[in-house]
Amino acid sequence: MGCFEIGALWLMVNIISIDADTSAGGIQAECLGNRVQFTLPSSLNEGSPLEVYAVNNAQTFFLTPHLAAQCGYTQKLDPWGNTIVSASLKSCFAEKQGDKEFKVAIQVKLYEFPMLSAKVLEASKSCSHTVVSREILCETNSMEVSVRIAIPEFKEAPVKGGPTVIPNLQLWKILLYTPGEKAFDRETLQGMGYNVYSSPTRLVMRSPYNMADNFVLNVDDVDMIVFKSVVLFRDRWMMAIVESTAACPTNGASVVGQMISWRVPLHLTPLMSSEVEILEVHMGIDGRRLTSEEMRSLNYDMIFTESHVVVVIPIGAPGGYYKSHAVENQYHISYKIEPMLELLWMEGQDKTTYKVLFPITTPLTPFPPQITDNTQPKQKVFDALLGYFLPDVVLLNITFGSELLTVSEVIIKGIGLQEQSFPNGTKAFALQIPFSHPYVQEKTLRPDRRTYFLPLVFGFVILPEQASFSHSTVLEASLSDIVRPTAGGRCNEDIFNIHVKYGSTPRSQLQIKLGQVELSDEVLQEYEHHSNETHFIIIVPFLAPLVALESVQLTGVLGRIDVELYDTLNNLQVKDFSLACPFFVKMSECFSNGTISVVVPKLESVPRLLPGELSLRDPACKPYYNEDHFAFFRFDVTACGTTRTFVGDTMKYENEVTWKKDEPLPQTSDFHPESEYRIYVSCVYSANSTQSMIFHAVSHFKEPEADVGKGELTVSLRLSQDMVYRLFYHDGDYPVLKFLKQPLYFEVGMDHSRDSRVAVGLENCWATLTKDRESQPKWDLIVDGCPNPKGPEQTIIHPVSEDDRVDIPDHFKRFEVKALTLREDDGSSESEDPTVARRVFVHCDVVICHAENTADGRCYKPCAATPNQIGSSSNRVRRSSSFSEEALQHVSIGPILLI
Ligand SMILES: *C1O[C@H](CO)[C@@H](O)[C@H](O)[C@H]1NC(C)=O
Ligand SMILES: *[C@@H]1O[C@H](CO)[C@@H](O)[C@H](O)[C@H]1NC(C)=O
Ligand SMILES: *[C@@H]1O[C@H](CO)[C@@H](O)[C@H](O)[C@H]1NC(C)=O
Ligand SMILES: *[C@@H]1O[C@H](CO)[C@@H](O)[C@H](O)[C@H]1NC(C)=O
Ligand SMILES: *[C@@H]1O[C@H](CO)[C@@H](O)[C@H](O)[C@H]1NC(C)=O
Repeated sequence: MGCFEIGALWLMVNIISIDADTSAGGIQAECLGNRVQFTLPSSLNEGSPLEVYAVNNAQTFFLTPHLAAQCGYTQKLDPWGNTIVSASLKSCFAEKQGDKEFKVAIQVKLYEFPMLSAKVLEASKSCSHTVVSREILCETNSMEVSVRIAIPEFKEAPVKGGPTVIPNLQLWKILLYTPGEKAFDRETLQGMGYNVYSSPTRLVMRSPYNMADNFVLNVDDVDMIVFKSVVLFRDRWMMAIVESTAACPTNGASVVGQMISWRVPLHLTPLMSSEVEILEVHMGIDGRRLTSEEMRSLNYDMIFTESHVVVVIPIGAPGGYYKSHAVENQYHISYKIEPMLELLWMEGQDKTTYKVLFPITTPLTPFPPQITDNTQPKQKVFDALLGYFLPDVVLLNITFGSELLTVSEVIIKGIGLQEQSFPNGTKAFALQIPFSHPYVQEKTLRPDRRTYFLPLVFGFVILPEQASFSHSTVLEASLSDIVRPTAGGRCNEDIFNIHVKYGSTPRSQLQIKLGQVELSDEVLQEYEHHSNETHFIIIVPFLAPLVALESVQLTGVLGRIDVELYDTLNNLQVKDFSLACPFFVKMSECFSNGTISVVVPKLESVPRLLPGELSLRDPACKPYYNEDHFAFFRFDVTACGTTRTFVGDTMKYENEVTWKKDEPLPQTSDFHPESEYRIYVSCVYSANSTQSMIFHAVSHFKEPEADVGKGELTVSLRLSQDMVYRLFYHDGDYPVLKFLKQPLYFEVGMDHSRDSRVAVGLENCWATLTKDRESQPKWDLIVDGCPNPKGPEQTIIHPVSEDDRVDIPDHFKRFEVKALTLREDDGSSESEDPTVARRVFVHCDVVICHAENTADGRCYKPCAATPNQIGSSSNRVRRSSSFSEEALQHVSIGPILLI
């Protein structure tokens, strides 16, 4: 044994010597047949390095893997980090007393950071073991055979009467079969890595598995490594020959479905002759023999065939354990178990025990982690569980989007992260992160749903080998938590008041457009506006460039503002509406000193108009002042081509604003600026009052028509709720629901005038299906101030008399429509479903005339009793020619739903 060197120098701090049989100090020892096993609980070293030494006679020998395999020791870590050291009872440094008592001692040095000091533990174990003729042990790193040297005792002395002679046999030569025969002496063989030990009664031969001089033999489809030798002992003229062979399987395990089966040949030909009687077969785990009850309870099985004993173990059974692996960044697992098979057979008078310890690892199988998403979107927190992992997996870091955080940083940042363990030994990682966290991204795929998502990469490491792998996933949740922006507006005197409520769309993400103009900071400087976290309000004067003016009337203008809200992040129009309001502001003024001023705005219908190019009748009279969207004229009644007419006891001054292009346009152009824009301005002066009038025409006719208003005398059309004209429907009541057969009572009246000299006259009234008074089809109700001659029974004109509401009966006209039968006049149009409610609008042309001036019959026109008597067409021509400068007021009402 002198060939073993003593371990290198080391620092010894203290030695805790353990009498192993009392198992003190934490190292446990156990006799397992012909082996002894020491267990160092992981709590002893907590993962820091340790060194294991064999002890013999106060000498210690550092067990390198090489020395361990040569001398019959093994060392391994179990999945819980415990260090397991086992030794054959015939290991090099065991103390043997006879062939019955064996004592194995080890010493363990536990290094502590910073490796300068070591704690030393010692343990020893004595085991009794009754050896049989031959014992073969297939360890995980070596194969060992121990045979009895059966040298017959000399019962008789060679010389009669002399003492009994026991020959002093010395090991002389070893023949190794590789399989060819080679002769070695013991020292050479030990130098090669084998171990040869002999006592007067036993020979122990040991070979690590990877020795070149062993050979492989296939026995019933199982490869066996064979270590075969013949050892020659000699004492002068005497020689004893001992044959020793060990044969250990190197394969035979396979996985079928969820079962591991491990086949061991029963006819171990290198070790057995044909007349063998197998006495016992046992199986065990981790070197520990199991009873048949234990086997049953663990679902292990042993099956005997003609040629083999087959050990069957379900994958995942207790006794083995799973191990993690990283293969190309993917998580894999395998199952490891170390079964043991023991055979005892009889050959003649000799018994052989055969013990195989056979670690099996199943092929690596992918075990992809799964995300269990427990997120309840309403809670606005991602709650996910990533599992399942074996205990040897450690989460190192998580990458949120593009930011990598170590686990401790994750926890410092307040993100919920817990490791959860399950009874089956797996674990999982639970992560909670609120939607509001900056790492969580969001998008709106549907206008009413918001989707939150969080790309994650989990970085793992497998212990103890430090193999790393990662798992990527994206958490996603959708929530209908969108409150869409809303907007509205109203008009006050001369402003639009537009308000926007952001809802859940941040202001920065909301683009507000007024009349095609985006409200940039620059634009906002021009307007009064207010905002807080939730609301935005802007005040736009009616004559601002953002406002589209639809028409100009004497009483004011009809302005419209188009409002559009746009979600820039999601490229989504969220709101689009137009607010149109009449603004009752004086556009012109007639001063008593003879000055007339007028503001003429650019109209939406004449987008090309350049207000600076407008002029009065005298083209030299250009605007006094102008901007891009309006012009302001100030002129004297005696200048700029103003004409004067006498009407009764009043004087009426008139002029008009037109657009005469300075440069004539090409002949081919059909663009006639003059006919596109024409605004009549007039002032009526009486003895003690003035009244201004403004007429506007947007038409291609020279004659002014359409959208003409008159004076401050506003007229409205109303629908009465009753037949006595007491209660009326108001603007907010529309659409009004009426039965088809129900009579409708209409009234046209001047609203604010107290001037008894004026009267209201009805010219034409008709019904249409749309708001557009010009639309077709139309049904005439009153034509030229009289019931429609084509259906005179349908409309009745009622006289108006004074009551508490009506001061001046001339200011009102009333008519009843008995039943609005909406038959198509030509009868050819689509036949309407009579059950469908129809929306109708009623329109009237109203004339305001002087009450005294009855000569031409404008205010008080007699109506024919029968339709055929009136030449209505001639009437109409006359009226329009003689009152061409008079204005018709247009009034409309609706919708009225007829069912
Ligand atoms: C002047 O106006 C007042 C009230 O508007 C009216 O009573 C009076 O008759 C008017 N005078 C003349 C001469 O028209
Ligand atoms: C372990 O237990 C968890 C929780 O009961 C279960 O979801 C998981 O599938 C189990 N894993 C294995 C490998 O059995
Ligand atoms: C994050 O984890 C991965 C996977 O284990 C590892 O490769 C990487 O080095 C880790 N990064 C940092 C900065 O810790
Ligand atoms: C924001 O302004 C709106 C409209 O002026 C108002 O109703 C609301 O209460 C204001 N909100 C806050 C938080 O001040
Ligand atoms: C007429 O009166 C108005 C208002 O007082 C004034 O602005 C204007 O300059 C006057 N015109 C003349 C010619 O005096």
